[in-house]
Amino acid sequence: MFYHLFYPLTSEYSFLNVFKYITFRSAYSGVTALALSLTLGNLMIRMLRKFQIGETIRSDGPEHHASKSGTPTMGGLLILVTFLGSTLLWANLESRYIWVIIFSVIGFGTIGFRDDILKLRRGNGISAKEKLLLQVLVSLGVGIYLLYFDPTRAEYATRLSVPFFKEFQPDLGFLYLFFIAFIIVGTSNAVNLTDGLDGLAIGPIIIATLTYTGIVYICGHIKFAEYLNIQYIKGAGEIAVASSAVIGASLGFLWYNSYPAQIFMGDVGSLSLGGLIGTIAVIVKHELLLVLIGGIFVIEALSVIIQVGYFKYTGGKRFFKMAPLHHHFEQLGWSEPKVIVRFWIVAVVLAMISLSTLKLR
Ligand code: 57M
Repeated sequence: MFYHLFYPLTSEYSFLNVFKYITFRSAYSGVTALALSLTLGNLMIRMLRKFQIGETIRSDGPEHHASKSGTPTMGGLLILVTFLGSTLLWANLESRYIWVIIFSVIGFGTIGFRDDILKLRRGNGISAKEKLLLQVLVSLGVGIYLLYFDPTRAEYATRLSVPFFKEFQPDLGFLYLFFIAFIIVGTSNAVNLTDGLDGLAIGPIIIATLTYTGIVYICGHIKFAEYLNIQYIKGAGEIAVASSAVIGASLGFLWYNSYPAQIFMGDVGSLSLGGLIGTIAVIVKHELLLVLIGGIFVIEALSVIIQVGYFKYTGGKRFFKMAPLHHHFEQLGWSEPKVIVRFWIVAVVLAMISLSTLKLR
């Protein structure tokens, strides 16, 4: 909104020229979202308590989790509202990618919201099948737009960018649509699995979004993209304004979600933020790099796949003491804050390694 209000006045007031710059708007989009989520956080916690929107803790988890019973949940709403507010204020609303991201966040957020509400009302959320179907539908919506309705991508829409290999860009044709759905749905669910300790998911979400903010800026800048030999994506730079809002909103949430948490994000937060990271990765064609940038989510999801597979294969033996992996370390006796901070450290290291691949091609 500010862009549309102030930038046209540049001829009269030259200092308003700053509203043209993505870097300026990104910085203030992050600060605005942070200020909003810090301010509204307490109010939200009080309201969730008042309406008794609190977590029911499973009895088969690590023992100390019992004390978390009743912690207000659905704090993801705080992130979504502040992200949306700040993005609408600072982004260029003519950017199609801003709307693709908003569509994805609202789509996945609605699925998570419904799941959370049903869990509160009747104890169990939407069925795994229904959840998956709805997630696939939203991500196909994103994919169909990017592949068939965005004229600026026609040249490279179905080509897969492979880290380290500048020339090798296989054309996946319509199969790319399913690849997109796999990436977005997979990220959404992997973030959801990770969200099992205070601040455990939101830390790597901030780290991954920060990394992608750098990448979208580079991909959307013709000279930087050319220098690094990566696909130039016209208009992608504007995504930095939205991703900065995610970082600000998430930092504000972390203020309250850090150990010992005063609020959990719920599925409305985990599914939508995971969907958002997957969507950004797809728009800037850096999907394969998600394995590193979102490495913690991948490791957590793999630990569940290994646990379930091994259990079935051996007829009842467990590979980990408990899955997802964070529970395994808790069972080994690590304290909750230790597991959380160590996972964050791994997330930072993986993000740094992922950036090194940009020039190595
Ligand atoms: C959601 N939800 C947390 C909170 C959060 C297939 C199987 C591996 C699925 C998995 C599962 O259900 N995962 C998805 C995980 C829950 O957190 C709520 O859910 C929202 C996210 N969707 O925002 O609202 C609990 O996590 C703790 N928590 C915190 N701090 C936070 O900031 O402490 C969450 C956020 C909260 C709270 O205790 O109640 C969750 O873990 O349930 N299932 C599991 O993760 C279960 N694993 C399991 O069954 N493993 C088996 C097999 C099937 C792989 C095994 O190892 O043999 C574990 N979860 C729990 N107890 N709670 C194990 C037992």
